[in-house]
Amino acid sequence: MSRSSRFIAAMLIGASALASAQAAEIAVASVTASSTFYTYNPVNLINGNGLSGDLHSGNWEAKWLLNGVTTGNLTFDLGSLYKIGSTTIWNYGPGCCGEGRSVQDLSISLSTDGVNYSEFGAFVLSKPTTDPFGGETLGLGDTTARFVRFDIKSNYGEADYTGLSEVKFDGVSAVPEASSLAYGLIGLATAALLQRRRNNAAR
Ligand SMILES: [Ca+2]
Repeated sequence: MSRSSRFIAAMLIGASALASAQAAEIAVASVTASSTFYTYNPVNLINGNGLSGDLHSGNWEAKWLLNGVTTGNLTFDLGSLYKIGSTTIWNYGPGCCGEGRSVQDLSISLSTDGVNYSEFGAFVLSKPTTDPFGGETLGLGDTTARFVRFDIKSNYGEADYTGLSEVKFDGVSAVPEASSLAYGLIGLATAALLQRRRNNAAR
């Protein structure tokens, strides 16, 4: 390999290691709800409970419900900062006890510190009418955040309860990994060294 091609190879290794992160499903650290009915625990939203591939069974034991109210909020903690590309939401669906429990109007806010939130946008979710049912993906603009809050503003007509079945997030870590950072810097340093040798040889 010639010196110049070694230089280019080292540059490419350095640059690609610095920009290698691929969007993937984010493992949600925890979720809290403004209220919860009975055993319809919000952890059912983040543990894959009820999902088979991309479909949710509709089983009530795999869902979350507000407690005797139709509006409220959920706060998801992703554990660290991510550039969040999208969220996929499986609404409540028709199984136990009626499709009117599905969320209709939803506002999503994002925060880096869990204290100061900025509203990202307002969305209208669709209402699944058969079991099993798929999720709905909403873009979140690669916004850097650790906390995501869902403010549930209305449902599809049920008087006492509103709920969801599962929620996922996709994105890229916004915290540089020590190893990829080190590889990137080694690659760039090697390129700089090769360039210097080439300059010296040319003298
Ligand atoms: Ca679930």
